[in-house]
Amino acid sequence: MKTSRILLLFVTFATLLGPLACTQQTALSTPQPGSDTESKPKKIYQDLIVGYAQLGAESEWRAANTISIKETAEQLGVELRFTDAQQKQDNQIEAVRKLIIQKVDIIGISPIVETGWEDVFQQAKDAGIPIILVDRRAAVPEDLYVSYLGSDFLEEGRKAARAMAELVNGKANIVELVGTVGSAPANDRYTGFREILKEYPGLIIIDSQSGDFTRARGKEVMAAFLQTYGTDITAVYAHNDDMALGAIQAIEEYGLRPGVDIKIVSVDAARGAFEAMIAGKLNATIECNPLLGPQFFELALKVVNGESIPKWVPSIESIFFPEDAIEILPTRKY
Ligand code: GYE
Repeated sequence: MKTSRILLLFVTFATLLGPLACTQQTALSTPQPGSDTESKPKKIYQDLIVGYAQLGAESEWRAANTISIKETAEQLGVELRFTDAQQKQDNQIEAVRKLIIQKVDIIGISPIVETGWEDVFQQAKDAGIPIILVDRRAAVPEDLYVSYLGSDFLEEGRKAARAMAELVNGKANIVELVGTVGSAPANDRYTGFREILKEYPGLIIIDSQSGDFTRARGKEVMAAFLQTYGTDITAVYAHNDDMALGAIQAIEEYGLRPGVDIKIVSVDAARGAFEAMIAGKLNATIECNPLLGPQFFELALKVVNGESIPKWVPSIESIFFPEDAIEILPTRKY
């Protein structure tokens, strides 16, 4: 039993990021000269109309994230205008435009990819509607959003590489299942993993392809990798659990043992990953917390009331291994 390997990074994380988060206070919500924001009565949750532009329903993570947003709105009595872009940026942009026309108080969005948001975010700003980025970042100037609430994806990539190095004793031929091309988590999990790999010359990435964060694509891409490289593959790094679960099926259909012949590390720590670890088919999962509803609405209310909030509110996350999975699974909320 290696309970000590559950790396509870709360203290380190808070120490490293606390000052950063606290010093980057946004000025966007500060009352402008001549505005009457200060004298207005404070709003409460029941007064809020919140628009939310979700990106899709591609994974277990996303399902838990959507439930968290919807349930929290209901509990707090917030009026939520929720949209699902079905993994298409055009739909998501259109959804934001409609929310602007509806004059919602504030908009939350998980941008499907990092680029292409400046025009529509500028439109929101011109209409006086603040934007909170939830889960995924967008590559826009900082004055176009009030805050980013979400994970440190670079650090998740680094953690995955360290876990992988330990599992394979520093020697492996890795295939990588990349998330949605151009998305913040795919970009950073890719980069963070490679940062650490520089310290391990025996860890070689022999191929890297996108499985779009879905189980079906993860399975297809893994099957193609196996056709090309066969038993040369000794490890899989999947940017999320769903793609790892798809890869597990492909490996079994190919006649190899996932978790044994081919070691697998993924990201999210969703229930399916714990079940796979208990079955001995997945070797580690890096936590990425989707339960962002409570923090999101708390931030939204503060922004609407003109309070300053940090420019980045990072989530607190761990790493989990098979030896602890049975004990931890019943405590998982997603
Ligand atoms: O890891 C993946 C989902 O943006 C952090 O998106 C999120 C990612 C998550 O599809 O499962």
